[in-house]
Amino acid sequence: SASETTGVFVPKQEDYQKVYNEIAALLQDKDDYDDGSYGPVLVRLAWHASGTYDKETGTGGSNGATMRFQPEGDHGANAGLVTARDFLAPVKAKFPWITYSDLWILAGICAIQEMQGPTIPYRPGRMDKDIAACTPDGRLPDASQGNKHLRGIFGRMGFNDQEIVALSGAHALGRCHTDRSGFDGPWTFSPTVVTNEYYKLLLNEKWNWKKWNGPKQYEDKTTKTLMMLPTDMALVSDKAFKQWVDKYAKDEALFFKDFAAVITKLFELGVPFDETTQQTPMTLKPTAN
Ligand code: CCH
Repeated sequence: SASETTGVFVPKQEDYQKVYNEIAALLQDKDDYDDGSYGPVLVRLAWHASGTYDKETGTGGSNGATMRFQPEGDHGANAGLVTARDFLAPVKAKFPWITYSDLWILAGICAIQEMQGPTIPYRPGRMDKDIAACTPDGRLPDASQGNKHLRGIFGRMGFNDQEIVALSGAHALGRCHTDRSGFDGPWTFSPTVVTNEYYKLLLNEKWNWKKWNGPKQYEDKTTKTLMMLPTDMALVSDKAFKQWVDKYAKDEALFFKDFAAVITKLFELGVPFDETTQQTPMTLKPTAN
């Protein structure tokens, strides 16, 4: 085999499972963060690594991990993601054979699965690129915008309306931080569990503009503790988007199935997998079951 003749370490599924288990154990141990978990910020790291993809030029995407470098790491949209990269530093030190770009996506998958989300198939094979591959600022969505902006940004990555709505369900997780995006608060009451609550709340709550000095965002009328961004509300004001919000609010199993498919597509945008050796996706086992 290649490893015997060249002496190069060729990781197998069991090796990726070890990395997965290490991240899962860290998630368990380091519970003094935000709502008790680094899971949401790990999902955001994987998304922002991937969401720079431009289908026309084939640039950006998770293959490269160029957010390690200053121009891209300092883009406004990436504020706070250094927290996620630092969280993973000891994992990279323990398993130096894994590329940063494969590690960030593996961590996103691990976080989703450990937060009781669907199983996400994993394919390694990403290579880290140097600073020259950093993408220009402005490729990630701007939360103050509406439906046209969403279709423009996600269309550039190659996503349709249904996929945009399915991806947005990730906002069941985590929160906004005033010192990162300027926005404030969580979208749901269970920000460390993958659910279809985001869609249910979009439809069933009454949302008012929050009265504050910060950027324009919505708050729920009932408790005033939850939030929606202008881009979130575009999913219910736009009829074509809303059809999918309705479907996912009614049927969590459908959301899980579509979310797994679309996040897999997102995480693999622009990744040139090796046809001969690493084509078969692997299922990494969650720790809970
Ligand atoms: Fe998001 N997101 N996101 N988002 N996001 C923020 C936080 C998270 C937008 C804006 C924001 C996706 C799509 C969009 C997560 C996953 C996804 C924040 C707060 C803003 C602003 C950042 C802060 O202050 O810390 C906009 C705009 C869009 C699209 O229109 C997609 C797609 C995904 C994943 C599939 C997750 C998770 C968080 C929580 C992070 C945390 O630290 O808790």
